[in-house]
Amino acid sequence: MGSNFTITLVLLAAIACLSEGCCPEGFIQVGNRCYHYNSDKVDWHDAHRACEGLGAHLVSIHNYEDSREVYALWKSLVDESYVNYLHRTYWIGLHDVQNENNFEWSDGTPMDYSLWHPSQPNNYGGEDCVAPFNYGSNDFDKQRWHDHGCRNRKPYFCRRSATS
Ligand SMILES: [Ca+2]
Repeated sequence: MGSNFTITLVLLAAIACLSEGCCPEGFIQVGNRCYHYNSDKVDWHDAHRACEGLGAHLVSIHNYEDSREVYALWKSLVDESYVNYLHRTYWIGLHDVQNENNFEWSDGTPMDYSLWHPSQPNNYGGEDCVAPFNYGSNDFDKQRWHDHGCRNRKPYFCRRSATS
């Protein structure tokens, strides 16, 4: 029973890999996308470089489904009740490092959607890098974005396409 179950899982993974492409080791496959979560807290630029080193980019978010996908993954990987609220967050690829208040995605995709917290972005003290704050009473509010100082250290999510 146990080994049959394992064989079934391996076969299912192989079928998913054939139909939607495969993810490199260390990535989690969701459809044709590969996610890499790193709980090590680093500043935004180091997170950006780390993703590029893996052939990926910090995640970009273009609709609520994208946001929910990343957030659901994060919830499955992190024990929310265990971490301090300051650590219940992760870098995404959005920044206004080049030009203040001109937000861009580090993967070069268009800025065509936003999920800011109502009071954000406020550039408080010169904040140019973006992370969901994971603060609030419901899953929607917890996905809303805040601008943060790029030198703050946070876990991060990289994403790349699955390869066939
Ligand atoms: Ca800013």
